[in-house]
Amino acid sequence: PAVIHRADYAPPAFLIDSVTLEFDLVPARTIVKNSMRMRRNPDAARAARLELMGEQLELVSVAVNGVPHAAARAHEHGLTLDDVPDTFELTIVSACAPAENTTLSGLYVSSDNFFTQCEAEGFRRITYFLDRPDVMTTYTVTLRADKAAYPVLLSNGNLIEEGDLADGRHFAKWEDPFKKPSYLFALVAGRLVALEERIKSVSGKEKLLQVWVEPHDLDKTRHAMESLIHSIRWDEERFGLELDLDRFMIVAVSDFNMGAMENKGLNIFNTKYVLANPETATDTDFANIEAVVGHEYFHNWTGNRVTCRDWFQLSLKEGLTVFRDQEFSADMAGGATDETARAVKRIEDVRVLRQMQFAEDSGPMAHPVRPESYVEINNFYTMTVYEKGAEVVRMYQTLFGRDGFRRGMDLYFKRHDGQAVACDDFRLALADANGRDLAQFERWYSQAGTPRVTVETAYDADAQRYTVTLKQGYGDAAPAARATQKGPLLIPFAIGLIGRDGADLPLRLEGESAASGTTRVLDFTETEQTFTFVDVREAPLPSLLRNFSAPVVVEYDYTADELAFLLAHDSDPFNRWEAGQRLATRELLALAARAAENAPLQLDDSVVTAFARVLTDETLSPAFRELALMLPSEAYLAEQMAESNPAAVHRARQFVRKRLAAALREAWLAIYDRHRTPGAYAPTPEAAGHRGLKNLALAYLAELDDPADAVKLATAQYAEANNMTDRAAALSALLAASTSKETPAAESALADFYRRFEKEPLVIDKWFALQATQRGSAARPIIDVVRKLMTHPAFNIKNPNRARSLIFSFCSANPAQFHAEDGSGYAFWAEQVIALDALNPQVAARLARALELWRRYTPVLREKMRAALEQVASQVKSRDVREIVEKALV
Ligand code: HT7
Ligand code: ZN
Repeated sequence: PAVIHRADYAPPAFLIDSVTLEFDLVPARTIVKNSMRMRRNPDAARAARLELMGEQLELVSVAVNGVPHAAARAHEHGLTLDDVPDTFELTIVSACAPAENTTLSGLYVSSDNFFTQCEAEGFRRITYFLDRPDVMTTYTVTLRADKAAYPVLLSNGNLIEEGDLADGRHFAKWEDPFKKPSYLFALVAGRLVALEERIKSVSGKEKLLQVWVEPHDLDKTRHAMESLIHSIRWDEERFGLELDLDRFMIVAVSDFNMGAMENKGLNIFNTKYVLANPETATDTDFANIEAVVGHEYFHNWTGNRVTCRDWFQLSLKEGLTVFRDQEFSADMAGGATDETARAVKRIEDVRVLRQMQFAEDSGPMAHPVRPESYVEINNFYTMTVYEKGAEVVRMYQTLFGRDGFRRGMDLYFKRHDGQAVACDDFRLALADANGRDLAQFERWYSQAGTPRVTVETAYDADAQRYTVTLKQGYGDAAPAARATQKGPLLIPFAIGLIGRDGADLPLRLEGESAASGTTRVLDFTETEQTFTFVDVREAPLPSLLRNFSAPVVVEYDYTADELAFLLAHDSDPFNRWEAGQRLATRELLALAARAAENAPLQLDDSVVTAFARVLTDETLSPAFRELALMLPSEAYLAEQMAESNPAAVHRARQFVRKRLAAALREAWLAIYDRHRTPGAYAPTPEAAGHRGLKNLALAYLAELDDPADAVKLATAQYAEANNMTDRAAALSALLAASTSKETPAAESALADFYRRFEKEPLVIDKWFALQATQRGSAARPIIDVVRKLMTHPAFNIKNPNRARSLIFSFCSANPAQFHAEDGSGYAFWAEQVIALDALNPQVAARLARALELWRRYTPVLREKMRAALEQVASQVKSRDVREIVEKALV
């Protein structure tokens, strides 16, 4: 397949000054009339012909300045027009088939309603166009459809006219005053209802806010609306950015490839990130809705007002907007000052980064935050572009502080509002606003791989000097990453020094006149660099990379006692958590190595003692304790092994969970009791923290060889729950307990859960996911459960949420079962990738990635994975899946 290179970027040969679209919406065959005022781009080389992109379209007619154009050729990738004048009106009529569109890209039908998804290159499936983000224009859109079947007709911007037509049809005309690229176009038509609010923005202008859903879901829209209002207020306050439209709409759709889409003024959301009430949504769902509503709203400035020049610059909008949604969630949870609440959010984000992005960076899909090439852009909506991209943005804030970051943002908008720009433009705005040369920082955008920072320290008691030597490199990077690595990075390395009493020491670097602060951000720019602290009155313990100030791995030889000390005393809450994780990871990896050799397992007491201390430390918030008491995931641990061995990791981790359950049984029971949250449900971070810790206690109790306590508590909790968090946690505990000891309670709760929520697709997704991720045994492999569930009447592979809840959950979130030695998981994976490839290549390609790290596994698994990959490579057709499996097999 053709490879697209960043270096080949050239400006468009033609520009579109305005576009008028008319839709006659019919599921089987929708007619689109597209009239564009076009002219040659004075800043581009003169082109012999006009090339418009188009896919899966039926061309009906083409006219230039109202005259049928003979020199127009439709082909597989678009429409070529020879002999066009310098300025002209181009009118194209074409047809598409929304009801047959299972790709969910372009115009499609879901639950009998029409929706669009145009990012990244879906607009070309609606009409012939210059479907590239640097072609921005204004849109006027008329929708015509049967009034009874599609009473609501929505598009971007403002509704300027509506009315009835002959034959029971009606129309609506929308005008978007802002220029936008085609990927931000949207339309929705169908039987929908809205929750509405009117608010005044900071400058006093009235705004209409709407959350559109199917009628039976109206009672689940309040939280999304509140999240939207909070997002609007937050962007006004933190960044001085105001909503620029009179009307802002969110629409929920149950068939959607991703989380949500920031179309100008008409955001389209996966129902999963809109619908919530206490009975159907968990605390995590409520938090995710707030984050995703925020994310899409924040795109209105970072992405829409200032957009990307080309898709290589995707992180310009995505990294920045993820950073903004992370800060929004942290502010909503803890304001600017509650450090522990902010740290909880930071820890959750870093866990995701380390588990998923670091893994991506170590395999065949490793790419820089700003990729150099791609085959299919949809494969580059990645952890690297999003999450590492957000870390790169965060580093500007770490370097310049909140005020310096804001100055940079202000300058960015002053310079580039209304433009399509590149990551370099953002970096230069930050540099210029803060008077700093950030040339070296560019490497964060162009180098792939996870940097490793090795730390050595020395204390000279006589001179009261403490030296910290930092070395940076990439270790044993994957070939895809190695090719991009050119030199050292500018790493903002936050550090503190802790005294014997557990308090931070004042910090004075050599050459400074006085001590200042207890956390310093070192500008680490060389391959090796030594920093000397003076006036250090005692041998300190270093607290390294506080608040995870850069997306790197830190290597330092802490003793177990030192880690326990940091876990108990570090003033940086992130590093307290980090110390516990290091302690646990080290122990778990040692146990996994023994498990791999079938050697007996024994847990070091230091881990139990450290965990016991956290468990009973009432000065720590419940949410923080929950995170600190969670063991690193099996996927993360397997990643850390020289040869990933999921079975050994599972045995080791289960062994530790059981030991912690048994050794701290009384404490878990006490915690369970103390953190019950009686009364009405509220999804506040505080209440969620109590529920989270209580349910963690229940999960540990379910690990006991005799899980009778857990079964009793979980059965009661399941029956009495007034919210989904508690009900799902109880069901999960019952499933876990039934692995040690067959319990009828698990089966009957599962059946009850299905009956209760049969009409709630998002809850049935949970029902599938809980079963796909449950622990299995030799007598009951989960692949059998999953295969049986594939035949359940509620399963539908065409619905991405359902496919994710069963297939992806098994292949990506149940490593011990998926990586069964007999290869049954891989055979299943291959079947499903092939099946999905024919329906929805974007979703198929996501699933295909479950095997990309195959080379890192033990030889037996490796060979079976290779065979499965080869089978898929020989059968799939889409560019999306081919790119993934071919890169994996190289
Ligand atoms: N910007 C949006 C990306 C997106 C997307 C990309 C490819 C295919 C389907 C998609 N749906 C949404 C979402 C976001 O990052 O905000
Ligand atoms: Zn985004």
